[in-house]
Amino acid sequence: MTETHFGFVAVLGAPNAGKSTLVNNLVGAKVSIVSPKVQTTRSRIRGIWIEGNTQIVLVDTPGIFKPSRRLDRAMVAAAWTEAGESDLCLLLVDASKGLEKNTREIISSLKKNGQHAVLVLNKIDIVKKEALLPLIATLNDPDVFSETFLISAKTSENLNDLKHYLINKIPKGTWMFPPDQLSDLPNRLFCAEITREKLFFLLQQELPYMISVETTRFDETKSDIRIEQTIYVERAGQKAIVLGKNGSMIKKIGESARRELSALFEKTVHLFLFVKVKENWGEDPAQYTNWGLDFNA
Ligand SMILES: Nc1nc2c(ncn2[C@@H]2O[C@H](COP(=O)(O)OP(=O)(O)OP(=O)(O)O)[C@@H](O)[C@H]2O)c(=O)[nH]1
Ligand SMILES: [Mg+2]
Repeated sequence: MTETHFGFVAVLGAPNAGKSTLVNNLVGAKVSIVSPKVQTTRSRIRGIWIEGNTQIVLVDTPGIFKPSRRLDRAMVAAAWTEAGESDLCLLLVDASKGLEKNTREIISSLKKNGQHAVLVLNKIDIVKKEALLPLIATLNDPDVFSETFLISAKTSENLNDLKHYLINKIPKGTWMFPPDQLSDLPNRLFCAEITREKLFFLLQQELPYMISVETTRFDETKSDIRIEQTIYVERAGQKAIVLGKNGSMIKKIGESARRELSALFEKTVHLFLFVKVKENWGEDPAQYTNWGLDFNA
């Protein structure tokens, strides 16, 4: 038997840094949803990456920012918990944004906690190379960072160097997951995430933040999957927007989610969406338990 290696790598960073994009790229499959808007990821999502005899659990985390609502606090707390419990921690920075306040605050918190991390500047495909050096100089605090990498999670530029570094850092250990498992998210939660991603793309401005999706039924046969989901909004006006004129918006959302789910599961998917007003769903403890978030964070 060859020796196996196993470990956890947490991916931290400000909202929109590209954490979920990086995790999906390394896993080689979509395990976490991605959108151009900030605060897309709401809970920690584990993607499982295998390279030779090494299994690495990549922990995608919600972006870290100054939280205000209860849900925000729970999201940020989840990210920090994962950072403390992993073998290695990556701090992903959107290099095209320069030194963001959120990033600066994450670095001071890491320092305060005595926590080391690997600095990863992302999105170098859209940044002028001359701009990178001064950014590294300002960000790189030797008390916190052991290494610096410049990558593009989207185009995979320079990704091999980071991959080799991570693989070599992972200690010996028994794999925790079977070799064909890609993520630890149960199907019901994953399907809810796919629909939530479509809401992020199709709805304007703040509305996606007022919405939560729950899969209430997931029935799979050899060739088909029947999925029922409830989209929770906070007010009747929001429900009207999600439904759209003559139901045109909900139809678009359902079409787009169904198409992707069919492709991902390689089966015919029948998706039924219901929209319900649930004032203060963000104050409902059950929503948090469902997603593994701490209601009292
Ligand atoms: N050009 C470019 N865009 C990128 C890269 N990585 C991510 N993006 C884009 O940046 C946006 C945010 O990506 P996400 O992966 O959702 O970012 P995140 O850090 O997970 O964001 P939150 O979950 O909101 O904290 C998306 O539009 C991505 O397509 C990259 O290397 N280059
Ligand atoms: Mg994300």
